[in-house]
Amino acid sequence: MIEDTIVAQATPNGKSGISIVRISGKKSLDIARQIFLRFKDVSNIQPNYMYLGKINLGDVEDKGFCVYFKAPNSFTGEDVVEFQCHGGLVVAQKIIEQVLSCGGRLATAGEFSKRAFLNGKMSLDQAEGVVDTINAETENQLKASNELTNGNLFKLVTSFQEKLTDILSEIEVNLDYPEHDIEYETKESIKNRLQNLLVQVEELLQTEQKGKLINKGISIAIVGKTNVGKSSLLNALLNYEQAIVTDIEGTTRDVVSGSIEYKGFIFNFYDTAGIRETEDKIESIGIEKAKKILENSDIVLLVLDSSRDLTKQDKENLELIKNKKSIVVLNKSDLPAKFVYNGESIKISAKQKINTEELKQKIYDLSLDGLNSGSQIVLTNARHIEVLKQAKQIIVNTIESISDLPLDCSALDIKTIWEKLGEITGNTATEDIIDKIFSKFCLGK
Ligand SMILES: Nc1nc2c(ncn2[C@@H]2O[C@H](COP(=O)(O)OP(=O)(O)OP(=O)(O)O)[C@@H](O)[C@H]2O)c(=O)[nH]1
Ligand SMILES: [Mg+2]
Repeated sequence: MIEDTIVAQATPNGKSGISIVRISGKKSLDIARQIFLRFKDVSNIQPNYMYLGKINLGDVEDKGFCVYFKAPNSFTGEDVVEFQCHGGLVVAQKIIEQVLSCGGRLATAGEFSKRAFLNGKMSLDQAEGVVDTINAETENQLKASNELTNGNLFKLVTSFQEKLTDILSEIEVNLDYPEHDIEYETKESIKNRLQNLLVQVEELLQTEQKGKLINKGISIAIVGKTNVGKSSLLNALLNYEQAIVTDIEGTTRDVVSGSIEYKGFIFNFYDTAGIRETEDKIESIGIEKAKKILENSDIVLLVLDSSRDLTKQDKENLELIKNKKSIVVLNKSDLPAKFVYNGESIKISAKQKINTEELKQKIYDLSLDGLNSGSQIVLTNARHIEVLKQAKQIIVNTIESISDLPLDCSALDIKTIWEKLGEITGNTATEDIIDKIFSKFCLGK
């Protein structure tokens, strides 16, 4: 049972129109009566109504709003009071001091959400969705977090658990009536049902790669020999002059990066040193870096200068990108072409910004190629992915061993899968896991 009443500022510290201070716990209303002058002598304060009045800040007062949310109809499931006061550094701080002097204590990071979870207002994955919503920087990140806060992952995982519960009851029946000797049929039926579950779990896990792109963005290496227009291309894609461009070969030596958002994804571009034979020590290091970036990127743009003949170096570079998701970019298409490239490519002019939008679309299509699965939910949370992978492994092992094991042993395995899945929604998560998750939340949430 949670006894104490906690307080924290729910808005960031700084100059702003308003700040919000949130109190949660048994003493919330008592404390509000002592601080919010209008509540002092009112016996029936209406929940969910916003009252305008004076807030006692010690030696001074401020005018602001106060709302009372009566348990269990509040964010935390407890009595909650929220003050909307003037923003800035002082007022909210003064309210907090008043609350502390009336018997409240400062909330720790994520403590409001933890109470909401412990009081059954939301599941663990829903609470994690709230954090992801706060941290979202792109529309796609927001969409992914919506799937969590709306309870869609919760529903799916719960449906997996229900399937397991059904299997367990089937086993129970068989164990209770062993004289019927239907063990073989039961095992076959359980195997099939576990196979079905496995397919669903795998379908969900297939979204991991897309989730990574949503979370971390798409890393795009711009590579090629010297002077083909790599830095010009970076600048054209970013729409500002990030990298130095000259007609001198070997202008770029270190990696120059920049990001844009395209259709809800972050594109992280890396312009690199032109690849060529060189004695120059600094340039050689730059070229080594370029090759590393090429290796580690999601997409490679290999730039060729179509206004000059294709060289041995270009051909070697084409070899380098063979096993990567890549796009051959024929740059300087504003000038007459000196060669015909037979493979798949896109003609652009970085200098004149011709076809650069089409190139972005091509990058987008190629990044998502093969990643769109039937699942509406996209896994973006590393913890959920890890737990699901572990659950998948136990399902695989259970299917493999079921023919050779007595049914009650398989029942234990199936219970283990159920418990593993419960770690996602929190119904079997240990206190350690719960504490770790909520400690990553921000203060006041
Ligand atoms: N006509 C024309 N010139 C271009 C185009 N793109 C780049 N250039 C020119 O080509 C030269 C080299 O451009 P950069 O962008 O510095 O080439 P780079 O590949 O980064 O070169 P390094 O950093 O030396 O490897 C510059 O003079 C650019 O103005 C283009 O689309 N058309
Ligand atoms: Mg350059």
